[in-house]
Amino acid sequence: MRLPAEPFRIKVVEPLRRVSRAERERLILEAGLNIFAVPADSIYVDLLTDSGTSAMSDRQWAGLMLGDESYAGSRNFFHFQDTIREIFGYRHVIPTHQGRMAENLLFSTVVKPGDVVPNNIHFDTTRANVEHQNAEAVDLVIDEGLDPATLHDFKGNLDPRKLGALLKERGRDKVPLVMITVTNNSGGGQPVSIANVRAVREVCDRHGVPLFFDACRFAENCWFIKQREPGWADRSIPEIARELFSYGDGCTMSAKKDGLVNIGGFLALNNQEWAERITNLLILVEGFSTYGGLAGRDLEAISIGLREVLDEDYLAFRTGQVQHLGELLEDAGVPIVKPVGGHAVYLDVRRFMPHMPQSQYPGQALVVALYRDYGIRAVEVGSLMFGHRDPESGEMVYPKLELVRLAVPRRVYTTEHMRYVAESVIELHRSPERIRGLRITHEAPTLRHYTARLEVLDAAGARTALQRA
Ligand code: P61
Repeated sequence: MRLPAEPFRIKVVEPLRRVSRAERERLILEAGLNIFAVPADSIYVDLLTDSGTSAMSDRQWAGLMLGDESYAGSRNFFHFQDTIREIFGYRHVIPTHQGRMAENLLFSTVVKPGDVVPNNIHFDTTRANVEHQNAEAVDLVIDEGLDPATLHDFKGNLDPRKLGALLKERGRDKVPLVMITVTNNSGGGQPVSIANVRAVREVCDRHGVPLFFDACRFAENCWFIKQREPGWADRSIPEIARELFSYGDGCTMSAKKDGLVNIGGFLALNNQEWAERITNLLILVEGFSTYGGLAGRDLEAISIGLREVLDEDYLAFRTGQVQHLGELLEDAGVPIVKPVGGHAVYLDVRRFMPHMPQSQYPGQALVVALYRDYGIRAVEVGSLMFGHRDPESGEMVYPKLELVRLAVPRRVYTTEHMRYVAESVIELHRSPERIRGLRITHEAPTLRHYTARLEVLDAAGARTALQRA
């Protein structure tokens, strides 16, 4: 596939500072080998996340000037509400400052202790918010979705048979809702098909359970449907989105992804009683119902971004750029999750570094090396993010997938930046044995990857090992 050229030109530039390797080595050691704790301006290409890192368009910046900062009834809220109703089709629209607040409001309203929430794969904040209600978050992605090497057009699909079995076993009363994440971030940014959503909906209907979407990357998901699912090639992205969301009862969304903004989110749903209870809670913890923790100008930028993201030239470039990075790596024999997802390339760490067990946090070790040697920031999605102690046996449980994610911000980096990243990863892949295992010296009880501190396993050799590499 030839990468389509950027469907935009650059009007404002943000200089990048080049920092020496010695300086980065000092900074990452000071950060306790945690990439979240290094100063961002010491990074050359920042692929930590595609969340909140998009470049806004000239129209979005102009939209900020049209912010109506009235406490209640801001006109920007009505633009926001109209846009979301039009694209997603849900009646009640509740703004939040970002996605996890939408999750928190929804789960604290409808999930009880002892409940079960199924999802294809819960993202970490979603899982944490379910567990915060003393409920269980269960991942039911199809088996192919857990094998990094299997090719499948819709590896994000939720397995309807697994869902049926779970609903039968636990009973409707214990399952307040089913969720589907589009695209499936924790499984590699893989899409979900319309056919699968229909099948899941049928199972939900049989048991009388509502279906919600985690809609963070819905436009990228719809683009893959258009490219890959029979019968959808000639339909527009808005038509596909309407069809997709018509099978659900609502969605949570972090607008920091496919909303093309730096902050914002929302919850949209049809159930009036739930919407009222959630709005009451919103007013208690976020803000009034027409701003929900955002300024009027933010709501305007989201309304514009949600329409821009549906543009097919944009989506072809966006997914093409990510695909291009994946192809450069794959052509050089670097093991990646296939097919390449919508927003990120995921390195398959088990095959990248077969010498290192999960107990030594190989993904995090690779992240540290990428920053120290090349000034690239990636994020671990593996044993540091998801590893935990089994409450009964006390044994450590590690996730099936050990990945490092190279998430590409939207409209921010050029294809030359992608080439630099590919060349760096390829160089590192030539001698993975120089990367040393790690151990945790400090961790928080939840979402530990944000604040954990680590050291190189062989404490005596730690500094020398880092310096030698
Ligand atoms: C990301 F390292 N994602 O992928 P909020 N659902 C889904 C997400 O991808 C998601 C949220 C809900 C991020 C940001 C991030 O430990 C981390 O607006 C499918 O961030 O609250 C966010 O949306 C939550 C990165 C979040 C992390 C937590 O990079």
